[in-house]
Amino acid sequence: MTATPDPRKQFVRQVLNQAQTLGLSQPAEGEADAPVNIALCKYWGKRDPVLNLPVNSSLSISLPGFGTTTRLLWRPDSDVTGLQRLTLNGTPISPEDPVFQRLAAFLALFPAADQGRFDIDTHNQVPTAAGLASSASGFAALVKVMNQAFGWELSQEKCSLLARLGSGSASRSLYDGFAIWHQGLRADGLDSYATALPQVWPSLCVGLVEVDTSQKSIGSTAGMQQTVSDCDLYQAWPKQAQKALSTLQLALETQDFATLGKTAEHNALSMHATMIATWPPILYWQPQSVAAMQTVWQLRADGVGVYFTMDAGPNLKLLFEEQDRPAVEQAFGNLTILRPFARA
Ligand code: 2P0
Repeated sequence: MTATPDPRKQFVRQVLNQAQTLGLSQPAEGEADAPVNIALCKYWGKRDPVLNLPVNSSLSISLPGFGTTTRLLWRPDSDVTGLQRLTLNGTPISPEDPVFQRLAAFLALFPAADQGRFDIDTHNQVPTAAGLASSASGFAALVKVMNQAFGWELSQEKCSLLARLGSGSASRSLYDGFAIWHQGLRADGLDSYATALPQVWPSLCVGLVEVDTSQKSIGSTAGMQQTVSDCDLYQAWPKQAQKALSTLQLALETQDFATLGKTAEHNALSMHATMIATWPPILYWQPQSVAAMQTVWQLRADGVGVYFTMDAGPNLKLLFEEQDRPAVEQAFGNLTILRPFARA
Protein backbone atom coordinates (compact mmCIF):
# COMPACT_ATOMS: atom_id res chain seq x y z
CA MET A 1 0.00 0.00 0.00
CA THR A 2 1.43 3.39 -0.94
CA ALA A 3 1.09 6.17 1.61
CA THR A 4 -1.17 9.06 0.57
CA PRO A 5 0.92 12.21 0.15
CA ASP A 6 0.20 14.88 2.79
CA PRO A 7 -1.75 17.62 0.96
CA ARG A 8 -0.10 20.20 3.23
CA LYS A 9 3.36 19.11 2.10
CA GLN A 10 2.25 19.36 -1.51
CA PHE A 11 0.87 22.81 -0.81
CA VAL A 12 4.16 23.98 0.74
CA ARG A 13 6.08 22.63 -2.24
CA GLN A 14 3.79 24.49 -4.63
CA VAL A 15 4.26 27.76 -2.74
CA LEU A 16 8.02 27.39 -2.42
CA ASN A 17 8.44 26.24 -6.01
CA GLN A 18 12.06 26.99 -7.01
CA ALA A 19 12.89 28.56 -3.68
CA GLN A 20 13.00 25.28 -1.77
CA THR A 21 16.20 24.08 -3.40
CA LEU A 22 18.15 27.19 -2.47
CA GLY A 23 20.28 27.60 0.61
CA LEU A 24 20.02 24.08 1.98
CA SER A 25 23.73 23.23 2.11
CA GLN A 26 24.79 26.04 4.47
CA PRO A 27 23.58 26.79 8.00
CA ALA A 28 20.84 29.40 8.05
CA GLU A 29 19.83 31.82 10.76
CA GLY A 30 17.72 34.89 11.28
CA GLU A 31 15.25 36.81 13.39
CA ALA A 32 11.81 38.21 12.56
CA ASP A 33 8.74 39.50 14.31
CA ALA A 34 5.03 39.69 13.61
CA PRO A 35 2.10 41.41 15.36
CA VAL A 36 -1.04 39.93 16.85
CA ASN A 37 -4.26 40.91 15.08
CA ILE A 38 -7.88 41.39 16.06
CA ALA A 39 -10.58 40.54 13.53
CA LEU A 40 -13.30 43.13 12.92
CA CYS A 41 -14.96 40.63 10.57
CA LYS A 42 -14.29 37.18 12.03
CA TYR A 43 -12.95 33.96 10.55
CA TRP A 44 -15.33 31.30 11.85
CA GLY A 45 -15.50 27.96 10.06
CA LYS A 46 -13.28 26.00 7.70
CA ARG A 47 -14.29 24.69 4.31
CA ASP A 48 -11.12 22.55 4.40
CA PRO A 49 -9.68 21.79 7.86
CA VAL A 50 -6.51 20.18 6.48
CA LEU A 51 -5.42 23.15 4.38
CA ASN A 52 -7.03 25.65 6.81
CA LEU A 53 -9.32 27.12 4.16
CA PRO A 54 -12.01 29.38 5.61
CA VAL A 55 -15.71 29.51 4.83
CA ASN A 56 -15.59 33.33 4.75
CA SER A 57 -13.15 36.18 4.22
CA SER A 58 -12.12 38.16 7.31
CA LEU A 59 -10.73 41.62 8.07
CA SER A 60 -8.36 42.50 10.90
CA ILE A 61 -6.35 45.22 12.55
CA SER A 62 -2.82 44.38 13.75
CA LEU A 63 -1.36 45.65 16.98
CA PRO A 64 2.26 46.61 16.25
CA GLY A 65 4.53 46.29 19.26
CA PHE A 66 2.53 43.30 20.50
CA GLY A 67 3.36 39.98 18.96
CA THR A 68 6.11 37.45 18.56
CA THR A 69 9.83 37.69 17.84
CA THR A 70 11.40 34.47 16.62
CA ARG A 71 15.07 33.54 16.16
CA LEU A 72 15.87 30.53 14.04
CA LEU A 73 19.02 28.49 13.58
CA TRP A 74 19.07 25.68 11.02
CA ARG A 75 22.03 23.37 10.53
CA PRO A 76 22.45 20.68 7.86
CA ASP A 77 25.56 19.09 9.47
CA SER A 78 23.64 17.21 12.14
CA ASP A 79 22.72 13.58 12.90
CA VAL A 80 19.23 14.66 13.79
CA THR A 81 16.59 16.49 11.78
CA GLY A 82 13.46 18.52 12.46
CA LEU A 83 12.74 20.68 15.50
CA GLN A 84 15.30 19.89 18.19
CA ARG A 85 15.13 22.81 20.61
CA LEU A 86 12.40 25.33 21.34
CA THR A 87 12.44 28.07 23.94
CA LEU A 88 9.47 30.30 24.73
CA ASN A 89 10.32 33.56 26.52
CA GLY A 90 13.66 32.00 27.50
CA THR A 91 12.20 28.79 28.93
CA PRO A 92 12.94 25.47 27.17
CA ILE A 93 9.78 23.70 26.00
CA SER A 94 9.66 19.91 26.30
CA PRO A 95 9.13 17.84 23.12
CA GLU A 96 6.05 16.35 24.83
CA ASP A 97 4.45 19.79 25.16
CA PRO A 98 1.60 20.44 22.66
CA VAL A 99 3.22 23.77 21.73
CA PHE A 100 6.45 21.97 20.73
CA GLN A 101 4.51 19.33 18.83
CA ARG A 102 2.39 21.80 16.92
CA LEU A 103 5.49 23.72 15.84
CA ALA A 104 7.43 20.54 14.98
CA ALA A 105 4.52 19.29 12.85
CA PHE A 106 4.40 22.62 11.01
CA LEU A 107 8.16 22.64 10.35
CA ALA A 108 7.95 19.02 9.15
CA LEU A 109 5.94 20.28 6.16
CA PHE A 110 9.08 22.01 4.84
CA PRO A 111 11.85 20.16 2.96
CA ALA A 112 14.46 21.75 5.28
CA ALA A 113 13.08 19.68 8.18
CA ASP A 114 14.24 16.48 6.47
CA GLN A 115 17.66 17.90 5.75
CA GLY A 116 18.74 19.49 9.01
CA ARG A 117 17.86 20.52 12.55
CA PHE A 118 15.92 23.54 13.72
CA ASP A 119 16.64 25.41 16.97
CA ILE A 120 14.08 28.09 17.70
CA ASP A 121 13.87 30.84 20.32
CA THR A 122 10.60 32.65 20.46
CA HIS A 123 9.49 35.62 22.56
CA ASN A 124 5.90 36.76 22.93
CA GLN A 125 5.21 40.39 23.76
CA VAL A 126 1.50 39.78 24.02
CA PRO A 127 -0.33 41.67 26.77
CA THR A 128 -1.57 39.26 29.42
CA ALA A 129 -4.83 41.19 29.46
CA ALA A 130 -7.65 39.91 27.25
CA GLY A 131 -5.92 36.71 26.21
CA LEU A 132 -4.77 37.88 22.80
CA ALA A 133 -3.94 34.86 20.65
CA SER A 134 -0.22 34.34 20.11
CA SER A 135 -0.59 31.55 17.54
CA ALA A 136 -1.31 34.14 14.82
CA SER A 137 1.82 36.21 15.49
CA GLY A 138 3.82 33.04 16.23
CA PHE A 139 3.25 31.32 12.88
CA ALA A 140 3.58 34.60 10.96
CA ALA A 141 6.94 35.33 12.62
CA LEU A 142 8.14 31.78 11.97
CA VAL A 143 7.34 31.95 8.26
CA LYS A 144 8.97 35.38 8.01
CA VAL A 145 12.16 34.19 9.65
CA MET A 146 12.34 31.09 7.41
CA ASN A 147 11.79 33.23 4.33
CA GLN A 148 14.64 35.45 5.41
CA ALA A 149 17.05 32.77 6.70
CA PHE A 150 16.65 30.46 3.70
CA GLY A 151 16.67 33.34 1.19
CA TRP A 152 13.39 32.24 -0.37
CA GLU A 153 12.45 35.83 -1.28
CA LEU A 154 8.75 34.98 -1.16
CA SER A 155 6.22 37.81 -1.41
CA GLN A 156 4.16 38.70 1.65
CA GLU A 157 1.17 37.03 0.00
CA LYS A 158 3.10 33.77 -0.32
CA CYS A 159 4.29 34.05 3.28
CA SER A 160 0.65 34.58 4.22
CA LEU A 161 -0.30 31.33 2.41
CA LEU A 162 2.30 29.43 4.42
CA ALA A 163 1.40 31.05 7.77
CA ARG A 164 -2.24 30.11 7.13
CA LEU A 165 -1.30 26.42 7.29
CA GLY A 166 -0.04 26.93 10.86
CA SER A 167 -3.11 28.86 12.04
CA GLY A 168 -5.78 30.51 9.93
CA SER A 169 -5.57 33.89 11.64
CA ALA A 170 -1.76 33.89 11.17
CA SER A 171 -2.35 34.67 7.49
CA ARG A 172 -3.37 38.21 8.59
CA SER A 173 -0.41 38.75 10.94
CA LEU A 174 2.06 39.31 8.09
CA TYR A 175 0.96 42.94 7.98
CA ASP A 176 0.70 46.01 10.18
CA GLY A 177 -2.56 47.95 9.94
CA PHE A 178 -5.71 46.55 8.37
CA ALA A 179 -5.64 43.31 6.38
CA ILE A 180 -8.13 41.11 4.55
CA TRP A 181 -7.77 37.35 4.43
CA HIS A 182 -9.46 36.40 1.16
CA GLN A 183 -11.36 33.13 1.51
CA GLY A 184 -10.42 32.02 -2.00
CA LEU A 185 -12.34 29.64 -4.21
CA ARG A 186 -9.77 27.08 -5.26
CA ALA A 187 -9.66 23.59 -3.75
CA ASP A 188 -5.85 23.73 -3.64
CA GLY A 189 -5.96 26.83 -1.41
CA LEU A 190 -3.47 28.86 -3.43
CA ASP A 191 -5.83 31.86 -3.58
CA SER A 192 -6.59 31.97 0.16
CA TYR A 193 -4.17 34.52 1.64
CA ALA A 194 -4.23 37.95 3.22
CA THR A 195 -3.39 41.30 1.70
CA ALA A 196 -2.84 44.67 3.39
CA LEU A 197 -5.33 47.51 3.15
CA PRO A 198 -3.94 51.00 2.56
CA GLN A 199 -6.05 52.91 5.09
CA VAL A 200 -4.64 54.26 8.34
CA TRP A 201 -6.67 55.47 11.31
CA PRO A 202 -4.37 57.46 13.63
CA SER A 203 -7.02 58.15 16.29
CA LEU A 204 -8.11 54.49 16.57
CA CYS A 205 -7.79 52.95 20.04
CA VAL A 206 -8.24 49.32 21.09
CA GLY A 207 -9.03 48.74 24.77
CA LEU A 208 -8.49 45.31 26.28
CA VAL A 209 -11.08 44.35 28.89
CA GLU A 210 -9.71 41.44 30.88
CA VAL A 211 -12.45 39.19 32.22
CA ASP A 212 -10.60 35.89 32.45
CA THR A 213 -7.35 34.83 30.76
CA SER A 214 -7.21 31.24 31.98
CA GLN A 215 -7.24 28.34 29.50
CA LYS A 216 -10.60 28.14 27.74
CA SER A 217 -12.65 24.96 27.87
CA ILE A 218 -12.88 24.57 24.10
CA GLY A 219 -10.28 25.93 21.68
CA SER A 220 -11.33 27.92 18.63
CA THR A 221 -10.32 25.20 16.14
CA ALA A 222 -12.64 22.65 17.82
CA GLY A 223 -15.28 25.31 18.51
CA MET A 224 -15.56 26.35 14.89
CA GLN A 225 -15.61 22.74 13.68
CA GLN A 226 -18.49 21.89 15.99
CA THR A 227 -20.38 25.01 14.93
CA VAL A 228 -19.98 24.24 11.23
CA SER A 229 -21.15 20.63 11.62
CA ASP A 230 -23.88 20.97 14.29
CA CYS A 231 -25.42 24.44 14.15
CA ASP A 232 -28.52 25.07 12.03
CA LEU A 233 -28.00 28.84 12.29
CA TYR A 234 -24.51 28.55 10.80
CA GLN A 235 -25.84 28.71 7.25
CA ALA A 236 -26.65 32.37 7.87
CA TRP A 237 -23.06 33.14 8.91
CA PRO A 238 -21.28 33.36 5.51
CA LYS A 239 -23.89 35.86 4.32
CA GLN A 240 -23.52 37.98 7.49
CA ALA A 241 -19.73 37.93 7.16
CA GLN A 242 -19.81 38.87 3.48
CA LYS A 243 -22.05 41.86 4.22
CA ALA A 244 -19.91 42.90 7.20
CA LEU A 245 -16.76 42.74 5.11
CA SER A 246 -18.15 45.05 2.40
CA THR A 247 -19.50 47.48 5.00
CA LEU A 248 -16.20 47.56 6.88
CA GLN A 249 -14.26 48.24 3.69
CA LEU A 250 -16.55 51.15 2.90
CA ALA A 251 -16.26 52.44 6.47
CA LEU A 252 -12.47 52.37 6.16
CA GLU A 253 -12.57 54.24 2.87
CA THR A 254 -14.89 56.93 4.24
CA GLN A 255 -13.33 56.90 7.76
CA ASP A 256 -16.80 56.37 9.22
CA PHE A 257 -16.06 55.21 12.75
CA ALA A 258 -19.67 54.59 13.85
CA THR A 259 -20.20 52.20 10.92
CA LEU A 260 -16.87 50.50 11.57
CA GLY A 261 -17.68 49.94 15.25
CA LYS A 262 -21.27 48.90 14.75
CA THR A 263 -20.37 46.43 12.01
CA ALA A 264 -17.54 44.86 14.02
CA GLU A 265 -19.71 44.49 17.13
CA HIS A 266 -22.64 43.04 15.17
CA ASN A 267 -20.33 40.59 13.38
CA ALA A 268 -18.78 39.37 16.65
CA LEU A 269 -22.22 38.88 18.24
CA SER A 270 -23.43 37.02 15.13
CA MET A 271 -20.44 34.68 15.39
CA HIS A 272 -21.17 34.03 19.07
CA ALA A 273 -24.85 33.44 18.25
CA THR A 274 -23.86 30.53 16.00
CA MET A 275 -21.76 29.03 18.80
CA ILE A 276 -24.53 29.39 21.37
CA ALA A 277 -26.94 27.66 18.98
CA THR A 278 -24.79 24.54 18.55
CA TRP A 279 -25.14 21.47 20.77
CA PRO A 280 -23.70 21.10 23.31
CA PRO A 281 -23.73 24.90 23.45
CA ILE A 282 -20.49 26.87 23.30
CA LEU A 283 -20.78 29.99 25.42
CA TYR A 284 -17.50 31.76 26.05
CA TRP A 285 -19.13 34.63 27.94
CA GLN A 286 -19.01 35.06 31.67
CA PRO A 287 -21.24 37.33 33.75
CA GLN A 288 -18.53 40.03 33.66
CA SER A 289 -18.44 39.80 29.83
CA VAL A 290 -22.14 40.65 29.70
CA ALA A 291 -21.67 43.40 32.30
CA ALA A 292 -18.93 44.93 30.12
CA MET A 293 -21.21 44.76 27.04
CA GLN A 294 -23.89 46.60 29.02
CA THR A 295 -21.39 49.25 30.06
CA VAL A 296 -20.51 49.75 26.36
CA TRP A 297 -24.20 50.05 25.44
CA GLN A 298 -24.81 52.53 28.27
CA LEU A 299 -21.81 54.62 27.16
CA ARG A 300 -23.21 54.69 23.63
CA ALA A 301 -26.62 55.76 24.94
CA ASP A 302 -24.75 58.61 26.66
CA GLY A 303 -23.16 59.65 23.37
CA VAL A 304 -19.72 57.98 23.65
CA GLY A 305 -18.50 56.33 20.44
CA VAL A 306 -17.38 52.96 21.80
CA TYR A 307 -18.01 49.48 20.42
CA PHE A 308 -16.70 46.01 21.24
CA THR A 309 -15.57 42.85 19.56
CA MET A 310 -14.94 39.42 21.13
CA ASP A 311 -13.12 36.31 20.03
CA ALA A 312 -13.27 32.72 21.26
CA GLY A 313 -13.08 33.74 24.91
CA PRO A 314 -14.78 35.86 27.59
CA ASN A 315 -12.71 39.04 27.10
CA LEU A 316 -13.79 42.17 25.23
CA LYS A 317 -11.77 44.35 22.89
CA LEU A 318 -13.15 47.89 22.82
CA LEU A 319 -12.97 50.08 19.74
CA PHE A 320 -13.04 53.85 20.15
CA GLU A 321 -11.30 57.01 18.99
CA GLU A 322 -8.85 59.16 20.92
CA GLN A 323 -11.47 61.86 21.67
CA ASP A 324 -13.59 59.34 23.62
CA ARG A 325 -10.68 57.89 25.55
CA PRO A 326 -11.34 59.79 28.83
CA ALA A 327 -14.98 58.64 28.98
CA VAL A 328 -14.06 55.02 28.21
CA GLU A 329 -11.23 55.02 30.76
CA GLN A 330 -13.52 56.46 33.38
CA ALA A 331 -16.15 53.78 32.80
CA PHE A 332 -13.76 50.84 32.65
CA GLY A 333 -11.10 51.89 35.13
CA ASN A 334 -8.01 49.80 34.62
CA LEU A 335 -7.92 49.32 30.87
CA THR A 336 -4.99 48.39 28.61
CA ILE A 337 -5.20 50.73 25.63
CA LEU A 338 -3.34 50.11 22.38
CA ARG A 339 -2.96 52.47 19.44
CA PRO A 340 -2.57 50.44 16.22
CA PHE A 341 -1.38 53.48 14.25
CA ALA A 342 0.57 55.25 16.98
CA ARG A 343 3.67 55.10 14.80
CA ALA A 344 1.89 56.00 11.55
C1 2P0 B 1 -10.59 35.43 14.07
N1 2P0 B 1 -10.62 33.45 15.59
O1 2P0 B 1 -10.95 35.80 12.95
C2 2P0 B 1 -11.38 34.33 14.73
C3 2P0 B 1 -12.46 34.88 15.61
C4 2P0 B 1 -11.27 33.24 16.85
C5 2P0 B 1 -12.56 33.94 16.76
O2 2P0 B 1 -9.06 33.08 14.07
O3 2P0 B 1 -7.79 26.51 13.65
O4 2P0 B 1 -6.35 30.12 15.99
O5 2P0 B 1 -5.56 27.62 13.94
O6 2P0 B 1 -7.03 28.19 11.99
O7 2P0 B 1 -6.68 31.03 13.66
C6 2P0 B 1 -8.83 31.86 16.01
O8 2P0 B 1 -8.64 30.76 15.23
O9 2P0 B 1 -7.70 28.84 14.30
C7 2P0 B 1 -9.51 32.84 15.16
P1 2P0 B 1 -6.99 27.74 13.42
P2 2P0 B 1 -7.20 30.23 14.78
O10 2P0 B 1 -9.61 35.97 14.66
